[in-house]
Amino acid sequence: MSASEYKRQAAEFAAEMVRDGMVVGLGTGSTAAFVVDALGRRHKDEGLRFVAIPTSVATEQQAQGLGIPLTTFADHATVDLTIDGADEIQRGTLNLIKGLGGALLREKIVAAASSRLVIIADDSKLVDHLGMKTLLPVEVTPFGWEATVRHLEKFGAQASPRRNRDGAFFVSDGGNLILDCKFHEIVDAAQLEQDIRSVVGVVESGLFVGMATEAVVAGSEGLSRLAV
Ligand code: ABF
Repeated sequence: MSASEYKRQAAEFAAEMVRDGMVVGLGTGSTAAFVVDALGRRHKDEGLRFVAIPTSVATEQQAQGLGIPLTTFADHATVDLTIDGADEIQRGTLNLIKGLGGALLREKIVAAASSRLVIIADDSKLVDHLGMKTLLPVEVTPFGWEATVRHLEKFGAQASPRRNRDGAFFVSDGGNLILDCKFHEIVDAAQLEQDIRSVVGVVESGLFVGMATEAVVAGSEGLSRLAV
């Protein structure tokens, strides 16, 4: 089975966790898109009643197209359940790297307001140490990004601004730049998150420490539910 099929399996399993009356956070990326599809179907076919807060413009458009009722933090202080993807999931801790899709700020705002954050993925996303396979995205203000890079270098990062295919800077939904940071090894994710946040010009990092409550991971050995 392909990675895409594993993503779909994990997503459809997690979509069944949504119950009538919930406020649901909708993640971003190809795995989360399967959840949005499944919830659109449940809304239409089963009459499942819920309202959703999307974590990106892309997800918002997908949800709108499926007739999923949307809401905002103006009307809800907390989200009952958020289902989102990740780029890396650390075994044991469920600490995460997120944001290669460029939506890390909105994803983190929604995650921080959520009672439950369920991460869905194919098993290629599981790692022993964060940073083993992917770069760490850090969202920064466009003004002075070169200075922000120099500060981040003090914490061992090799950082470069993400660019689109045409060479222009990638701009996030929040109007910021993304620095993709290579770290030799992320040993203490909590400390690194604090260090990165202490840098002026940093809006948010893609390290999600202690936020995920559960992960649903699908692979050749079947579907696993991982808890912290
Ligand atoms: C979002 O989508 C991001 O945080 C993460 O970068 C990405 C995962 O992508 P995919 O589900 O397409 O593998 O959840």
